[in-house]
Amino acid sequence: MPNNDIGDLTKESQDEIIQPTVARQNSSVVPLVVSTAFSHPLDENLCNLLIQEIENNSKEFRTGLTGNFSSPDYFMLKKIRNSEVYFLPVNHWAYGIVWNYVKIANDENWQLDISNVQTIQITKYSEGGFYNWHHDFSANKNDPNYFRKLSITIQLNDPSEYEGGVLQLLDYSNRRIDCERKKGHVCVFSGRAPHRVTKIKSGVRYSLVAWIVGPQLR
Ligand SMILES: O=C(O)CCC(=O)C(=O)O
Ligand SMILES: [Fe+2]
Repeated sequence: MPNNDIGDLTKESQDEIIQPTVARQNSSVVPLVVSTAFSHPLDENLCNLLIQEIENNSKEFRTGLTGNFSSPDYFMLKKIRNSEVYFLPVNHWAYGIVWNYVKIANDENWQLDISNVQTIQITKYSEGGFYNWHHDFSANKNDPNYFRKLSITIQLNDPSEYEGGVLQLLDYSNRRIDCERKKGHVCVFSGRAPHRVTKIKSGVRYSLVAWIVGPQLR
């Protein structure tokens, strides 16, 4: 049996907090990068459009799930996440923007063979909402083109509208990376990196999340 034990998901991570890695200019060394943040946020009008659109479709929101639906510990896994999600239709304009960010980040940092944005999720975390430590990696043995390699998150609303709700990642040395809380902030990261969204103490946090797939690694 494969060992699916991913440890205690509720425990605090290391105290050491670092900033997202910035590639060193003029160096031939390729750094091992877990995540990369863009210095320019997504235009606030576009963020507002997305929020407005999803609020207009609020009846389409579903409880966000996690893990393998057929797994016996699925109900335990539900404790990992408390949020509502809405999936954008495949012809939505946001797919082009998401692909553009991912392409730039991938060319700079990973050069992975990626083929498309799997799906775009809009997430709503109300007071008490969170997403505990998890990874986004998933693959399908029967579909060689379904291999999640990268993830992207865009913070859609202003952090003054909520308390908490920090996106945190762990790097390969188990150091914590805290993403800046900023409207429109874009972070692209390895789908295998553990990450979480800390509890929303008050208010509502909206994010756009997408997963990028490509052929199996060889
Ligand atoms: O809301 C976020 O910023 C990240 C959410 C996340 O990690 C996920 O949905 O897989
Ligand atoms: Fe995630």
